[in-house]
Amino acid sequence: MINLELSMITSPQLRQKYLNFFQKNGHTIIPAASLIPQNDPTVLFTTAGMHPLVPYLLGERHPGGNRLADVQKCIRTGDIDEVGDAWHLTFFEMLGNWSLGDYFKKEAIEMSFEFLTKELNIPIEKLAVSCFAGEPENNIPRDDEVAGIWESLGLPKSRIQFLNRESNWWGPAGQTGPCGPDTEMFYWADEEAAPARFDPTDNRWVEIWNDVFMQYNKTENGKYEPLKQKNVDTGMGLERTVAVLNGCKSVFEIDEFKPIVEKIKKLAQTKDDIKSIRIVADHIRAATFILGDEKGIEPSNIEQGYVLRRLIRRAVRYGKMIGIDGIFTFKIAEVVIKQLADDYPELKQNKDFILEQLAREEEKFSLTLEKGLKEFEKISTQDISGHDAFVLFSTYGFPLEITTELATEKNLKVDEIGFRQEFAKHQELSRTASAGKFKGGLADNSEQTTKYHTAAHLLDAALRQVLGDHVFQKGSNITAERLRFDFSHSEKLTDEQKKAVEDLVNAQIQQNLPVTMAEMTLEEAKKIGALGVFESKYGEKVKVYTIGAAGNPFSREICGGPHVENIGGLGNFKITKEESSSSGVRRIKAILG
Ligand code: ALA
Repeated sequence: MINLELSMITSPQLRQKYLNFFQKNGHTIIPAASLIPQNDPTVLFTTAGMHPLVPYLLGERHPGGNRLADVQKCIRTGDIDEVGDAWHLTFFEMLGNWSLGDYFKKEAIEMSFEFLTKELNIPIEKLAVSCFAGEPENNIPRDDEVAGIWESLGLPKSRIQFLNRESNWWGPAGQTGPCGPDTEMFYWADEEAAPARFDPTDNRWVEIWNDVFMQYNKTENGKYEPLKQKNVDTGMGLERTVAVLNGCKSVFEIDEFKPIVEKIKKLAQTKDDIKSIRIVADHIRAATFILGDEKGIEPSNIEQGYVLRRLIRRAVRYGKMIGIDGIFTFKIAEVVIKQLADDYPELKQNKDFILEQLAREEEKFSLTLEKGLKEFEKISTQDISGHDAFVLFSTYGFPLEITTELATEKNLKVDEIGFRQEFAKHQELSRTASAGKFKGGLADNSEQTTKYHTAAHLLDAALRQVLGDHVFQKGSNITAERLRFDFSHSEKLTDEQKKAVEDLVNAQIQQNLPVTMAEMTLEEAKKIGALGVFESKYGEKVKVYTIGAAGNPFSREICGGPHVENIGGLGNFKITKEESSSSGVRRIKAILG
C-alpha cells in the first residue's frame, strides 16, 4: 500500500522540514560552504557537511554555538564508477546536524528517530540500523550503547546489525583528524513487506542517514586518541531520502532530477540505455555546480579543473553513445540551473560562465573524440601501455578514466602506473591525479599548515600596502609545503614590488606580532575594517583575526581560523613564483624557510 503521507515530499520541502526541526531543537542554521574547500590542502572538494567544520570539531569555538545544522553541497568522485546505478551521485546535497561537544549518542539518535518517524512519518517497520562492531586491537569496543538506544526506541534486535570499520566508521576523511563509530539508518525501499531481519547486503535497504560519534582523533602515527570534545556529525542524503519517501526506484526520478532526465531523453536517440542517461544527468549536474560555485574553476589538467574536465568529457562520451547530436551539455545545464537556482542562486549568477565553459570544453573534446576512438581501436589489440594511454590523453584529450573504461569493455588492462610516469615526465606533476587525491581527504590542521594560513593573511595585508587597496584575495590554497594566493591585480609584479612585499612580511615576523581573535557580527567586523572574502559562510557571527596591536593592526580579516598565536616562529617568508592566474588576477606561491 502506498502511504500518501510519504509520497508527497519535494526536495525543497525536505530541506525546510529538516532545518526547521533542528532549529526547533536548538540548532543554529548555518549557510553552506563553497564546494571548493578553503585552505585545505588534502582535498579538492567539500565531500561532507563536516568538512568545513573540521576546526570546530577539533575544539575551536563556532560563532553559531555548539548546535549547528545546514544543507551542504558535496562532491564525491570516489564512487564515480558506480554512478549509473539507482543511488550513486557525484554531486549531492547533504542535510547535516552537529553537536560540538554538546549532546552525544542518546540525544542524537532520539532526534534522528523523531525526525524519521514523526516528521517524515516513516513507519518503524521500514527502518533498520547498523552499529559499529568494535575493534579490540585499537581498544575500541562494540557500540552496545548505540544499539541499546535504538532498542529503547522500539527497534527490534533483528533490525540492528553490527558491522565493521568499512561500514560503520566515519573519518578521518584524510590521514588524520576527527573520526568515530557511526550508526547508519536504512529505509526499506520495496513494495514487498520488509523482512524481519535486516540484511545489509540486500540493496533494497537504502542507507539514508548517518550519525557519526566523533570521539577520536586519529594521529599521524595511526593512534586513536580521545578527542577533547565529543561531537556528533550527521549526514542525510537529500536526493536518496526524497527518492525513497516518494517511492521512486532511483534518485534520478525525484522532482529535481526528472526534468534533467527528460531533457536528455528528448535529445537522445536511444531511450533505453538508462545507465548512460543517468551518467550524463549526474555528470552535467555536478559540472554545473562546480562551474557555478566559483568563477575561477575552469576545465584544466590539474586539481579541480581536471575533475571538472573528466566529468564533462565523460558526459560527452556517454551522450554520444545514446546518439545525442551536436553540442549538448549546455542545454542540459540550462535545465539543471532552472531546477536548482531557487536554492542555489549562484547558479543563476554564473549562468553565462557555466554555459560558455561547458560548450567550450565540449567543442574541444568533440574535435578529437572520434579520432581518439579510432586510435583506441588501433592500439587495443592488447593491454594498453602507459605510453599509449598518455598519447590518448595528450593528443586526443582522453582522461585516463575514459581509456580505462574503454579497455575494460574489451577485457583489457591499462598500465596506469606507466601512464602516470609519462604524465609526470611530460607535464607539471599532477599531484592530485597520482596521489589519489580525488578520493577525498580531511583538512590537514598540522602545525605547518596553520603557519601558512597565518602567512597568507600577512601576504594579503602586505600586497595591499605595496600595490594598493584594489588588491583583494581571490582564492588561496595551502599545503604543508607552500601557500598559494590569488588576488585582484592586473600587472605582473616587478622585482622591487616582490621584494617590498617579502620585506614587509618578514619585518612583521621579526617583531613577533600577536594574533588575536574576536567574535562579532558581520556589520561590526566591517566597521572595524576587517577584510573578508568568506563573509557569507559563517552566518550571523563571524570570527575576526587580528595580527598586531588592536588599535593599529597590520592585518585584520574575517576568517574561520585556525592561526598561530604569535608570528615570531613563522620563519623567513619568500615568494617563489608570481604569475597570472586569470584575467585581472595574479597568483603568488610562497614558502616559509
Ligand atoms: N560525515 C558523515 C558522512 O558523510 C555524516 O556520512
